Amino acid sequence: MKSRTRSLTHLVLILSVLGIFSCASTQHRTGGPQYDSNPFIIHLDIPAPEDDKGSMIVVDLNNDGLKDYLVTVPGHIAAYENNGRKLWILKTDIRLSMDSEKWGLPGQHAPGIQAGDVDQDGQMEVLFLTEDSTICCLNGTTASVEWTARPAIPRGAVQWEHLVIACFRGEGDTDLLLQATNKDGYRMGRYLSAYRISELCKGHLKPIWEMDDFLACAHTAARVADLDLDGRDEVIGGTLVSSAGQKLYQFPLTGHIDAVAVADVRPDIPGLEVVALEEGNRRSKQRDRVFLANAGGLIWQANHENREPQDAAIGDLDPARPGLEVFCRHRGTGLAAKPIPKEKFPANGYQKPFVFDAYGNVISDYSTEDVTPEGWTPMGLQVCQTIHWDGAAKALVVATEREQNGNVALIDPIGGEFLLHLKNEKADRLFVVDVSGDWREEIVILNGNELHIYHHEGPNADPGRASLWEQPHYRRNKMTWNRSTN
Ligand SMILES: [Ca+2]
Ligand SMILES: [Ca+2]
Ligand SMILES: [Ca+2]
Ligand SMILES: [Ca+2]
Repeated sequence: MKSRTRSLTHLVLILSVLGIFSCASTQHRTGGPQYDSNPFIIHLDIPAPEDDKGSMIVVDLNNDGLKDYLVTVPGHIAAYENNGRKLWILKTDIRLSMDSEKWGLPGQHAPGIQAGDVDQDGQMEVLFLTEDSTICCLNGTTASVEWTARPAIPRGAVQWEHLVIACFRGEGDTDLLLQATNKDGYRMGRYLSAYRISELCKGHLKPIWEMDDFLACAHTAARVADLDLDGRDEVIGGTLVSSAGQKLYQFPLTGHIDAVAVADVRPDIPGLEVVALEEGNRRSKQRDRVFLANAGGLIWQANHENREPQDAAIGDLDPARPGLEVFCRHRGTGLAAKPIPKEKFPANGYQKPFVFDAYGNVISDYSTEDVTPEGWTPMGLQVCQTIHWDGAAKALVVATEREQNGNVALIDPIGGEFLLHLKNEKADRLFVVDVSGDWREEIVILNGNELHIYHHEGPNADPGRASLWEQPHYRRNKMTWNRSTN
């Protein structure tokens, strides 16, 4: 009887998350337009991904006020309008990669593409690198080539592997950061060069600044954000670098960083904070830590039983607590009662995720085996991304099944409860982004060569709230993401 009551409570919760118990349907929606179908499906005229190369970003390419889709797979870039109409497809040897420690950047599931109004003429440009280190700048609406440039490659690198549009001089999206890994051994993105785009496009290839000892994340490319809110972007990785190329802070690692994120974790501290997740040296007591830092240095560091956190999802996961919380997707090592046979899953077993509050205290801890529904892999979760789903203050998490192109679920990260299980999905890529611009985010799945876009059907719990796109770091975060960083 008890379990029947629990099941009923679960059903009500799931239906209300889906908006099915809501009497207010479309009429009460405010903010941007939502799709009529759910999911909205876009058939892409490009091959399905066959490995971990490429993914997508969402940006208004054609200036109609609606977000469009830019999808990358090896050999192809596809641009589709918000309504699903093909804008253009370009066949090109765009630089994409898999595990960056072996193959170089931009890494697994990284889009490898940027879009912005880099010449400040009111029209969007699309920028990417080709395999021969050429920067290509396209007209966002037509894909016609506006210019190309091929800056010198650092001596220790094979090629330029990653690019990020940045604002280093306080003049909007008019600067560009390039990154490359060392060519020998364990590859990390130690080489950075910053350029003025107005010079690059004229063939003037001298950087504004450059660096050959950036401490990069192990599997993730550099990203940028204006941490200290002075109108200029800092570079984010294991080293935090100023807009002028000066080192501000470096995390005291015993191993490497698996994931990094930027958010206003501590509203009581001016500016934005950086969360970094360490995979530490097994022989050190200082390992598998979560760090919180800003442009001024370390704010806190903490570990939870030296359990290795591999992905983080940062958000207001518990609105009753001050600031933002940090959900850590645990690597998993067979700590649970039912260890996975080693031959089946060599490195990772059952996961025990945990959540830190904004001050570094553990506020939640559970096993995925206690929360995953029938049919979900015992490997647990992966590609965990924060989502503002229904407009309520509380942020949730979306994740895929671990180590497979499988199902997708919406989860309460505090207790791990599965609120929505998309059982028919085989997600090659999972991306959370506010397509409709009403501060509620959509779940965007690349399944083969189809995009499946899921939205919350109920009313927006806070329709007056500003769109997430009004936060400059949201735009930056959503353009430079990969499998472990969102
Ligand atoms: Ca558009
Ligand atoms: Ca432009
Ligand atoms: Ca700044
Ligand atoms: Ca802050």
